[in-house]
Amino acid sequence: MKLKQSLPILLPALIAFGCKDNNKQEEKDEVAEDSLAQQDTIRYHSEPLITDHYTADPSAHVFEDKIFIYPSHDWDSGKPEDDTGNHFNMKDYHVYSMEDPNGEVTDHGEVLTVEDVAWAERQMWAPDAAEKDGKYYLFFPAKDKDDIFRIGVATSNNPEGPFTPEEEPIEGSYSIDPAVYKDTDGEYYMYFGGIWGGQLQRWQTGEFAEEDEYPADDEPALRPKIAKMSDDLLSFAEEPKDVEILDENGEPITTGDNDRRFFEAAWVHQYNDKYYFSYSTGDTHNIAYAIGDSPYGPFTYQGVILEPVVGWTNHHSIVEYEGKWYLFYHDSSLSEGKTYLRSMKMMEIEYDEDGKIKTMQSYTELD
Ligand code: FUB
Repeated sequence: MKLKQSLPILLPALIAFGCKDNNKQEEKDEVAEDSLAQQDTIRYHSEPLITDHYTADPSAHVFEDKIFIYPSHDWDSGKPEDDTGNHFNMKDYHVYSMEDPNGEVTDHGEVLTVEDVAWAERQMWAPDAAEKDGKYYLFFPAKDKDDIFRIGVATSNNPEGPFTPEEEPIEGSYSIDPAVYKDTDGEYYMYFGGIWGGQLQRWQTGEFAEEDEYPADDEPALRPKIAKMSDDLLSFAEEPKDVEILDENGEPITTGDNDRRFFEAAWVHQYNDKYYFSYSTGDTHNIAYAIGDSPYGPFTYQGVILEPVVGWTNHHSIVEYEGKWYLFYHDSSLSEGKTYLRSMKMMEIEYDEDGKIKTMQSYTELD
């Protein structure tokens, strides 16, 4: 059921997802106070796609001529907010579909739970799905028994599930936010990774480090990863490689470039024979994008697709349906700002004649 929201509603504070140190938390508290002080009403540009559950990180695909959405399933587990994102304590997935972009949203129910997955302990974060030869694959990150994020896969004969998980996570997988892209030649690639709570910073040596480590501010930022998938889509066909994001001078984006460096939420789509790599900038809350000529990159930074939403995280997917392009994203409007209780939404994307994506805002401030 779609929400018919009465507008305007109060703008909630931006609430921190996680912070590495007290200074960062103080900065975020200031942002929250400022946002409350400066804006007390806003108009949202789209409504939650469903209102009877909280949903986030929507990965949208067209399967069987319908739009299928594979989101995270937010709930209030009572876990206090902390630096590692423990409050995002999701325990299952639902699948949704729409016959057309303005149509009703069908909830296909619970399709996989953490109890179903032998290796997983908690925190079922942003998933993605793929289809190959009539079989459907749900890729999902979760923490294992050692509190290390791994990426699992579960299969079904139907896009709406339910999905049967593999016994073990994908060998050699780590961190979060898998996004599986099917290239025009029929090869499949998984992009993944996320810093801070997503643990990518722990894997710089190839082994899981006990402490967080980041490159210096003037050094290249931590890169998201890509791995070609095996024919059965159940394993990596190669060692994960770095995805390079370059600035306008062909130099890697640096750690200190918080407005543009990769944080989490990788997604790839193709438009006019170019590969568009889009991602969240995390603590600067944008969905940004970069363009390249190969699924492996390098990708050159282009700009912002979606400016900060209400809530701390920003996570999206992009899909073409009947000649139009749509951005699926989430915000915390329905929960009035609770960062771990988000709602998936969608908006149409526009490209200019050079293939640049018009920057979008998810809300307008009212006087
Ligand atoms: O939903 C949990 C995490 O929050 C996702 O994996 C991140 O991308 C962020 O949206």
